[in-house]
This record gives sequence, structure tokens and C-alpha cells, in this order.
Amino acid sequence: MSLLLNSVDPKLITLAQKIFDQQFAQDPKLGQEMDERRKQLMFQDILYNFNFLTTAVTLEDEQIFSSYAVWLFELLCNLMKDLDRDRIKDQMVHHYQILGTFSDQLFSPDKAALARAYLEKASSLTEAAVDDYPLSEQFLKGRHAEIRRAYLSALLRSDTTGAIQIIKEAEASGIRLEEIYEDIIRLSMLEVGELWHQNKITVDKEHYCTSTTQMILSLFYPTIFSQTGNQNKIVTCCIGSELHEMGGRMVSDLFEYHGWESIYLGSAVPVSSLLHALEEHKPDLVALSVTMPQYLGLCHDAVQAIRKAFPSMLIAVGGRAFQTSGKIHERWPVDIYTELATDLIAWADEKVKKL
Ligand code: B12
Repeated sequence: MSLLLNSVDPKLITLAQKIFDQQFAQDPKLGQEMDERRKQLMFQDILYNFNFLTTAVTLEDEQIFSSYAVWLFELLCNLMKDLDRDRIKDQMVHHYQILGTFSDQLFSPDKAALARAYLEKASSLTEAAVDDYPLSEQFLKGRHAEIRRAYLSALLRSDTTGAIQIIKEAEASGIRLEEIYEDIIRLSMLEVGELWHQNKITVDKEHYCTSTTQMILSLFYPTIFSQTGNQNKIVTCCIGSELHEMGGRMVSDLFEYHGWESIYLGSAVPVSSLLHALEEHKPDLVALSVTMPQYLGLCHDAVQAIRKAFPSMLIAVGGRAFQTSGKIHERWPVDIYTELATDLIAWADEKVKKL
């Protein structure tokens, strides 16, 4: 988008410069985010915004500016992939606020009020557009779809209090902990991954979603760790340099909730350390979690080493990596693979009872 500056009224250029300067003065982050090229485009966009606002106000057609605001937001999101949609929304809303304070200089008094109303509408539409992008069918359909949508939306707006509230309300409404874990939190994290993969959210937003979700999981610990035990023990860990530890954590938590004693070793556990822990704790079941397919080889090594050292110990494998394989677990000396932690619990409760 380029405007021929020399064809623009010099008064508008002066006004645009004031708005531009004010936005940079009031928002120190902007200086780091905008290189020279972006600054030039932003300046041109201010003039472009004047144009659209003037057309809408003169014709008294609010939609002209509203449609433009949503279009501009999506354009900027595509142009500034390093910035989060939430951040670009903040920039735009801030811009519309400043523009509103200059409306008396752009319009006659009666039209200035109209301009401010249009700018407010543009701000609220831009706010709504932040999480207006296609979500996967798996995410949108099925049990508790509305709650997970609300949860994801709170996360994407960095609304920590709202995210906690949604999960607490789900718990208070009687939804089972297993369903909160698997239907709401697990599927929301899966969608976070999809959005990151499609470049719709930045790495820092994905990290925030993860750390907030981990904090929210910890809110259940007083409940989880106050269940009466059944003498069964499980050791869970992630193999290789695996940093994805929330799946293993959920497996461990849900077993603890079902009365098992759970020992979770966390992420990136070397096989020798795992064997040491198994020697110490002598669990009924060891559950290995793999998310990244490149650690399947190490998981296979771990399975063989466990079989050799503890021939009668039950071994379960799971995690996203197995879903990307051609049922590789069927060729391994493991007792079971399940997709979900809850399926493993149902199997393990029965199996350990019979042993
Ligand atoms: C959060 C996250 C991260 C975080 C993890 C932080 C943490 N503390 O865990 C961080 C930022 C570290 C990360 C890093 C990376 N990530 Co990442 N990450 C994710 C994300 C968004 C969510 C993972 C998660 O927590 N899911 C929620 C849990 C609860 O679900 P789950 O793991 O599936 O577990 C459930 C079941 O699978 C099962 N289960 C799990 N384990 C077991 C075990 C047993 C025995 C059983 C029975 C069941 C079971 O039970 C759980 C509950 O039901 C996923 C998206 C996704 N689709 O999973 C991407 C994702 C896994 N990451 C991906 C990538 C590419 C990476 C990086 C390579 C990015 C990079 N360039 O650096 C690195 C690799 C790091 C490494 N060496 O491991 C890709 C992997 C693609 C691929 N090729 O396979 C994904 C799929 C994103 C995507 N859509 O592209 N990531």
C-alpha cells in the first residue's frame, strides 16, 4: 500500500506526524518493533486511515470504516509475523484512541462525534478479531467444546485470571477432573500447537499458554494428592531430550488421583537414571512418554533395558510420537500403548489387581 505523499493536503501530513509521534511517545515498545521500513508504512497507513474515516463519516456509513479496520488488522498480522495478534490489536486500538483525540481537527464538531463513535466501533471489532481464525474441527466439536474454546480464548488474550476462572467454574459445575484434563486442557494445548504451526501465534504466546496451563494444573494438586491410596505404584517419565513434559505429568497426576502412588521424573530422563529410579521405587507400572518422534529410538532402548533388568514390570508407552508412527509399539516388548491416560488407568487397575 503506498500513497503519493505529495498529493496529500500538507495539513493532514502535519496531523499524521503528530499522531505518529504521540503513539511512539506513549508506547515505548513500538520503537523496538518498528524498523525504518515499518515506520514509513505506518506513517502512510495513518494517512490511509484518515481517508477511510473521512469517507465513512462524510457518507455516514459506519461499516466502511469497520470493514476496513478488520481488513487492516489481518493485513498487519500477516505483514508482522514476529508480533502476536494480541500485540498488533493493542497497537491498533491505541492508534484509534489517539486518532479519536484528533477528530476535532479533522472534522466539524457534529462530524467529530460521529468519527469518535466509528473509531470506538473499529476498536471493539479489532479486539474481537484477535481470536477470529479457523480452529480445527477436533477442537470445535465434542464434549466441553464451548469451555475449551473459552479457555483457549482467555489464554490467547493473556488473561490468566480469566483462564483460572474458566477451569474453576468447570470444576465447580461437576465436570470430572479427567475430563478437565483431557477434553479441555489437553485439546486446548493441542490447538495452541496448531496455531503456532500455522504461524498464527508467536513462540512467546505459546510459552505463556504452556506455563499458565502448568500453573492451572497445579491448582488441582491439593485434591489430587489427598486421595486414599491403593498400594499400586507408577513411575512416569519422558525419554531422550524430550522437553514436552505436560503429557507425562497428566498421566502421573491422573494415576495419583485414582489412588496410585505416582512418581514423576519429568522431562529428558537418561535411560540409566530411569533404571536407577525403577530399582529404588520398584513400581507396578512404568509409563514412558514420547512427543517428538526422534526420541522413539531412545524409548525403544529404554524399553529393552527395562525388560532386561525388571522382566515382570509392566511397561506402558504413549504420547504424540506414537500417533505419528505405524503402530510401532506393536513390535516392541511393551505391555500396552494407549492414546489417553484414562484408558491406561482403566487397563492398569484391572491388570495390577489380577497379578
Ligand atoms: C507446549 C509445547 C512445547 C513446550 C513444552 C513445554 C513443557 N513444559 O511441556 C516447548 C516450548 C518446550 C516445546 C518445544 C518444542 N516443540 Co513443542 N509443543 C508444545 C505443544 C503446543 C503442547 C504439548 C502439550 O503439552 N500437550 C498437552 C498434553 C497434555 O498432551 P499430550 O502430550 O499429547 O499428552 C496426552 C496424551 O498424549 C497421553 N500421553 C502422553 N504421554 C503418555 C504416556 C503414556 C504411557 C500414555 C499411556 C499416554 C500418554 O496422555 C496425555 C493426557 O491425555 C505441542 C502441540 C501438540 N500437538 O501436542 C507442540 C509440539 C509437540 N511441538 C512441536 C515442536 C516442533 C517443538 C520444537 C521442535 C520447536 C522448536 N523449534 O524448538 C521443540 C522441541 C523440544 C524438545 N526437544 O522436546 C511440534 C512437533 C511436531 C513434530 N514434528 O512431531 C508440535 C506438535 C507443535 C505442532 N503442531 O507443530 N513445545
